[in-house]
Amino acid sequence: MTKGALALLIHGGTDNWSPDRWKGRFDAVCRDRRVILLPATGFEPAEIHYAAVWKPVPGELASFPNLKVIFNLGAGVDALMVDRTLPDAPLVRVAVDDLTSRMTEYVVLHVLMHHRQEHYLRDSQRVKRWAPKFQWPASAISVGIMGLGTLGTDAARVLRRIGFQVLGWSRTPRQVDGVACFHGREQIEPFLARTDMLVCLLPLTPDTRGVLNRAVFERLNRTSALGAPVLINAGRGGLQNEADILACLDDGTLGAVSLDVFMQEPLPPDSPFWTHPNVVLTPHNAADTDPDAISRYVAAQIARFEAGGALDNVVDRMRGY
Ligand code: NDP
Ligand code: OXD
Repeated sequence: MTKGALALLIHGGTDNWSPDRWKGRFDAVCRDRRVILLPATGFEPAEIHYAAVWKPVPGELASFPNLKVIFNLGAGVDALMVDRTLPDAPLVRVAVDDLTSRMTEYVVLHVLMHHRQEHYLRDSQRVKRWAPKFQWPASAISVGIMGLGTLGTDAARVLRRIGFQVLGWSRTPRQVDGVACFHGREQIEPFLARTDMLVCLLPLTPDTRGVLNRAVFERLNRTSALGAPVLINAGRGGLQNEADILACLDDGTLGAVSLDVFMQEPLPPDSPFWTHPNVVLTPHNAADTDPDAISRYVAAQIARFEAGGALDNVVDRMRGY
């Protein structure tokens, strides 16, 4: 019997996201299944049983009448959730060690960069200034992570091992060894009050949009060795109020920020974030998705699904993540 085909719909992404590279990887792991990189001709929409997608244009998936599973090629599904015509098939997101470790590298790098005063040290090197400042230990700093899911939990564990005090905030109660866990709107105040460095790894949903705003920044602890609170956002740009971030940097409510994600990507050349002295920015590459790891993950899920097994990491459409 012919196996249902897999359609690939890929828009945007980084250098690593060449659609041909994805097609090559999927051809290699789906050897007896037709893989169709869209746009294409010479196929029947009815033969598509699976779609592997990144930022498909709203409406694109609705043209496949026999779709059984939609695989998002990243962890965040916000781009799909806005498609009112999204077929009612299970939507699976990425949760694999490869992506998780990359995000933990990003979080640890940026937490350490602010903690170890790298800005000051690099400036000192540029002007040949031998003037070490007092360096406090990791145990003097508390890192509060918004989002204690796949990514937040891994980052929390590694930061804990380095010696930071770690707090986490989620929607529902969570338990992570050595991490002070808070949940829900009712516990956000005590979470923020004890946080020196705020790391955001939340999904973008109607509940979380704009959550990184002045009211939140003003509630962070201001008495730590850092001098002023630090924000690190690698979740989504829509989580942050960008005017508030800039104003809070300028009036000292925030000391510094690391941002991997923005309301508009690519970040426009005239954005003040490019040149602000207290902003460290990266082009949404905190945890790039690896086509090798993800194509294997998708192929394994399809094989299990066709054998009657359950899919992993299915998005709850009511929650939006
Ligand atoms: P998960 O779904 O595993 O975890 C999400 C976490 O956020 C959970 O702890 C969840 O709470 C919490 N959360 C969701 N809504 C709320 C809310 N309203 N209030 C409080 N907490 C909330 O996601 P991942 O950890 O895999 O990924 C998180 C996000 O990271 C992705 O959605 C994506 O946007 C972003 N990302 C960014 C990348 C980059 O390169 N910059 C790469 C990959 C992902 P609960 O535990 O109760 O469900
Ligand atoms: C993701 C991303 O969601 O790369 O995986 O942003």
